[in-house]
Amino acid sequence: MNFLEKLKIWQELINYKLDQALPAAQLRPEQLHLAMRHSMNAGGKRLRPILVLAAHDIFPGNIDPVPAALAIECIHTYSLIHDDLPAMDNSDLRRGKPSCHKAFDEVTAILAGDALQPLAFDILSSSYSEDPQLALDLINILARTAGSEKLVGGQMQDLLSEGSTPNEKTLSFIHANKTAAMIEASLQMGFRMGCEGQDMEKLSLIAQVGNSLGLAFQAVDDLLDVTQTSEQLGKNAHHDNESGKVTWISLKGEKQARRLAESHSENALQALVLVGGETKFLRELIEYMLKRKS
Ligand code: GRG
Repeated sequence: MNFLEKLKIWQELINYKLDQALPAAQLRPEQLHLAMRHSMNAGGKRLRPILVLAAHDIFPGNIDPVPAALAIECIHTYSLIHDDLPAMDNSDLRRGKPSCHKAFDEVTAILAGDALQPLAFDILSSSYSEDPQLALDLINILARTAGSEKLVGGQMQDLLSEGSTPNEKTLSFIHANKTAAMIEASLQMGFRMGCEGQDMEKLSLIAQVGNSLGLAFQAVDDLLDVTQTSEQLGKNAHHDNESGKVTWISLKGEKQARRLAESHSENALQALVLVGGETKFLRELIEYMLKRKS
């Protein structure tokens, strides 16, 4: 099976399992469950779940990585729903569909995002209860990543910096926490499930891969914002400029941003070599993400 075939199979698996894991649409209150489903099923790339599966396969064990993959997608989707709200990024379009507060209303979108957070931890605690240490480790990685020092902190700093020109250090803080932390956590969670004993020390190496990959992902995201159309992206293009957001492009220009994406991607590939194990798919994924068009 080649890279693209495997990617498609995993995306379909995640979509199918997410559908099963979400509360049924007809459960009361229907509007809330419909809104959760609207955003979860709107067609994201499922990058973070796929990173969980790929990292698990480096040193595969007997543990099913799919629930952990679903959990991280719940947190990611909640963050997108809340990011799109008028009080934050005020975006009408997400994953090619009306954003949650446009399809429903603001209150429903806030609560749909709220509900996806405990769902992530419910999935982890119930799916890995036979190995309590594993369950705790996965919950710990995800909870810390989603909290005020990483995902939420990165978002807060991003919003605080709007309309001003943050220095490079602040921009790096935003990208490391708003974007790279979740990518790092995906790889750490997947790797934690596969590795045993001697491989545990490699957890910090896989975190380095995730950090570099996440920074590359953000630089590519900034480039796509200026080079692609809204139809191609499934979200509003040229949004960074219009909302006064500072990116590497506004700070250093398109050429430098492209160079930055390439060097972070290269760093990720180099750190991956040190991890060892079966990394072919992950390597191809890192290269694919650099060339992605949406
Ligand atoms: C509300 C706490 C909170 C955080 C929001 C996700 C986020 C933080 C902001 C979205 C804006 C943005 C450009 C973030 C950085 C890159 C990113 C996370 C892009 C979206 O991820 P993709 O491209 O999306 O993987 P899909 O829809 O494919 O899952």
